[in-house]
Amino acid sequence: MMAKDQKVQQYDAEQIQVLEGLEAVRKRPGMYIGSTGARGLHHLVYEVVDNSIDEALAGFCSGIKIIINKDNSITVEDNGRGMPVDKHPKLGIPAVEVIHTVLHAGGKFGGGGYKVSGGLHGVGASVVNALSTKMEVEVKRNGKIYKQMYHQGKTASKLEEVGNARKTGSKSTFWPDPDIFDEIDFDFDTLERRLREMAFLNKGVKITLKDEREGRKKEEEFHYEGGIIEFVKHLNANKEALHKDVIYFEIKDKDREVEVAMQYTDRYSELLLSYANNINTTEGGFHMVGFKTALTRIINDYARKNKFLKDNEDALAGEDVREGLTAIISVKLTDPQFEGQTKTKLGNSDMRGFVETATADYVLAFLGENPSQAKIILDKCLRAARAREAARKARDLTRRKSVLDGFSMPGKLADCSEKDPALSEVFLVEGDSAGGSAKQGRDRMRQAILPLRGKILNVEKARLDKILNSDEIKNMITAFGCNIGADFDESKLRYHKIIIMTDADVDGAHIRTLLLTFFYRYMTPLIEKGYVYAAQPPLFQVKKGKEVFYTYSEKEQEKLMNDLADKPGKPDIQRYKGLGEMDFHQLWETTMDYNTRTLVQITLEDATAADEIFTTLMGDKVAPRRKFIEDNAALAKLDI
Ligand code: 0RA
Repeated sequence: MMAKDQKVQQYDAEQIQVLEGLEAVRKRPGMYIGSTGARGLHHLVYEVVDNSIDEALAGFCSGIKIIINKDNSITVEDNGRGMPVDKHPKLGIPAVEVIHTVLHAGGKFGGGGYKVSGGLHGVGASVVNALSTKMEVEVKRNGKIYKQMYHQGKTASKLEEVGNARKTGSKSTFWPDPDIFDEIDFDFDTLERRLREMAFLNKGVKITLKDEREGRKKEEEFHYEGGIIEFVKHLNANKEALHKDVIYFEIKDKDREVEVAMQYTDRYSELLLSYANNINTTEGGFHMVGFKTALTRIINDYARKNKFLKDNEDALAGEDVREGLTAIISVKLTDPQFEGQTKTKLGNSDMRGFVETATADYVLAFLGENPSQAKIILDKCLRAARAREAARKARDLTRRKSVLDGFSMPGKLADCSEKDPALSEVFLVEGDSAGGSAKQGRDRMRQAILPLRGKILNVEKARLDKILNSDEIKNMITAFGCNIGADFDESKLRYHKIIIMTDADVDGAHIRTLLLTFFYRYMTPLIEKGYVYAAQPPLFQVKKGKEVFYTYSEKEQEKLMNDLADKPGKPDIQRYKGLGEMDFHQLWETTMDYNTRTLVQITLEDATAADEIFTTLMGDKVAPRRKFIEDNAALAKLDI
């Protein structure tokens, strides 16, 4: 790993800079960890783990163990050199104490103290301490065990020698402050996802996650000698790879490195994940641009030279050479600049040329040395180009048609009269019969209804030209008004709430997933910007005497039955098998009325999770899909 050459550099306490006090962190925690919700809470763990990852990248640490303790405190232990304990020359306190009580300490923000890792906010142990009621640190170093306690960013006890040690390492335990966080409950799956990603991105490091909480005991280990090669295999687990080898290369120079792993699959969408210093750069940046530019150029050159493309044929477009591609681009550099709306766009312009040259050199060599795999890849790209051309023609046709028809909405759509998108909503309703009730029951001013017949096309398994032939999909595109793919235009969206209303059964869940897959692949901003919702129809109707109750979950039903048990009379219980069983009035009252309904907003945690969910649900391989559907947590991930 790159930082190995830095082994010689010894710790110098002067590198630590005193920037500002930790009270500021407690006053405005959001500034430092993003939020005080679940995301911010889990961020604390990543901050502490990042320090151990840095130690691993420096070549001194091979194992990191994370424990969720019984009381929802977190322990992070590594087998590195142990945090330094020598006295800071100016502050006169041990370095480990400076790291935990002085904001921005630890060299990340100073010159010289070279660090490759660093969380999104790169704030380190002192911020974790500031936001914890208690933090306990144990260092094994110099043959000794040292221990120190902290409290809300301040020192609670002097650094003490508490025993002898043969090995070295650091161990921190922190108790997040309930005055700061909305709720203190760590989610194993959330930690697992990030820690597995860290293990992929930092090959060889063994990361263990253990849950010690009552009734939730569990342990997982993440350790990938193959690093991002295994990451690509993991992402492609439910897809068919088109060629056997994951294409992989790693190029380093003095203060930067790039690692790429890539493999084509039989799918039509691309999955490109980029990282800078282990941070997922979801907005891309110069490393991504360098990779894409090189890939398009090299594949086109190869296609021309080897007569896959005739001289008079158009060049392959970027999207053609990425169809079905899964790729990880991971760069590490000394001074990353994070830009963009969410600070996840790499702004270091030198990375463009660096990654472009590395990619071009390596991909060219790979194609040259592996002609049979090259042929498979080129065939895939050419098919993509032809399909793109066919789709363009199909789209032109639809466009022309709508010009002829004037501004024509789909016949099935019962539109609302309101013209302001912010005040309008459209219900996508499963089945014509429920569609009929919804049309009768709705508020005609603000609610439009678009009934969908049966299962919509699985866009995961079809190219755009075929997708554009599907009536249900064409109807949605026309009704929404915002177009798709590269032509997507948010400003033309006709409804700011798109509400999926399906039966509360397996078929309903399937249709909802098909719809979400379509939105995710072709209208991604709809989901990102929070325009998509799932309606929550009731599961039961309970009548007792003159009273009518609706319940929306088994749990709620159980509670209601308990509450009603003391009252006289036998309740009449109806279990709804579908929306069609409700009349228009009931549908309005239980599911559509703004004042009483619950809508669940669909959010996407991140592209990895989403792609995993969609490919698992939609893929060919039946076993993982079944397991997935059985697993309730899966739907929770989509917040449905
Ligand atoms: C020696 C020197 C430096 C850090 C460490 C050891 C060290 C820190 C941590 C944090 C968690 N585990 C650790 N293991 C070792 C200082 C290097 C610098 O700040 O540049």
